[in-house]
Amino acid sequence: MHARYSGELGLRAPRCCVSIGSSYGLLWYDVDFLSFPLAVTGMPTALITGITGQDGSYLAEHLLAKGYRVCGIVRRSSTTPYERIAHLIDDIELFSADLLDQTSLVDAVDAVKPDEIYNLAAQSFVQTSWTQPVLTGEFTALGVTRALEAMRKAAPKARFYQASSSEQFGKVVETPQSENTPFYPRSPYGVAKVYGHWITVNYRESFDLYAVSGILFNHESPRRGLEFVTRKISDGVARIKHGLATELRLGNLDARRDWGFAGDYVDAMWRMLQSDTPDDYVIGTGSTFSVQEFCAAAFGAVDLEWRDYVKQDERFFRPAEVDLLVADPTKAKTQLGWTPTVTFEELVRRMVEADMDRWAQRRG
Ligand code: NAP
Ligand code: G4F
Repeated sequence: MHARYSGELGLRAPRCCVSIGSSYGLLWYDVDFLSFPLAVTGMPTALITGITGQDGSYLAEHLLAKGYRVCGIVRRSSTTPYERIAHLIDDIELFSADLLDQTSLVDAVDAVKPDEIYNLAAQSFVQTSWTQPVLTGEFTALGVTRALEAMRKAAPKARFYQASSSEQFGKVVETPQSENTPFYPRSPYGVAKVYGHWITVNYRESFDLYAVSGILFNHESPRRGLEFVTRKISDGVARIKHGLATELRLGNLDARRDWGFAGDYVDAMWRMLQSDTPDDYVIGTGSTFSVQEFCAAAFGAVDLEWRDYVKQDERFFRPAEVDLLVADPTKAKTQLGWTPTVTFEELVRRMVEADMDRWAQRRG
């Protein structure tokens, strides 16, 4: 099976190939990298860094549904990390590049000639940013400059979206947090995201590029990585309910987050790039819940009492915590017409149900 090939007149000039495996089974794909741009005209072209991640997979679906030609950047790996986009593989084009490598980014942008660039790639796990602070800075901070440079050199008329984060607010100086709230990051990840945010603003002001930052609050889904607390809980609940585990070990249960559904948030990214004027937006639900409340809802979804299973474990506490995040999304609502569609309770239910099904299938 081949990814959709986009060469004109049947020309085929891949510079390299890779086989993609899927954890859904032994499905293998040959994907052409650095192929020619689509011959079809009139469709906008999007280039997504981080297309294999949670948000990248939802954004690819969202843009395909709108008729976009969707291209993604993937980094070289000896394993097969493409399970979130396995179902899209015939409809997207993948290009080999790395946030650490300037030349590969310029080549990818030059080959794709995108109308829109969504820079989602990052080392995105806050806990890891304390054990790999330099790498986090390289990926999550300087990677943004490399992506902007690639656009400036190879596609200066494109529109650029930067994945900024509510972690930038950190030890919050006001509640709720809006576009005007000062940043006070509390982790190497948060510090790196502040850099990524300001370099995006700086390139917009210095070079007259169309570049915007979306300051997104936590957004989750059944595709969330297993290390993040919401998915760790939904997966833990499913394993306990299926008799595969007896407890769930977590860190700080008092931290509060503004949790939304990832599918809603990629729509906000797209809306930002359709605006006549480039600007930065806060995206969140405006509601906040504690980790403990997430546990209660998740265990409750399968008629279990969370206190019987959750144990606190020092290993999952952080050197510096972000205690409370809650968005003021007024600007996005009024200027972009964006509103979240999935409630906290529905989000938790969907995540638990998906993990219950996944474990049921695995057990046969
Ligand atoms: P994710 O699931 O962790 O995905 C991260 C993506 O970045 C993966 O596709 C990963 O590729 C790619 N990547 C990492 N290092 C790379 C490199 N050196 N070169 C090329 N690609 C690289 O993250 P997510 O939840 O989808 O989040 C997307 C973006 O939004 C991130 O920048 C994150 O920091 C930011 N953000 C997320 C949230 C949230 O709640 N989800 C909120 C605010 C901001 P591999 O598959 O190869 O690892
Ligand atoms: O799920 P988390 O790891 O997400 P965190 O740190 O809020 O970061 C996520 O959201 C950011 C947006 O605000 C993104 F920029 C970032 O890329 C990422 O997507 O932790 C949430 C809370 C924290 O307060 C943490 O201390 O849950 C607490 N927690 C308690 N026990 C735990 C655990 N977190 C994890 N990952 N694992 C635990 O066992």
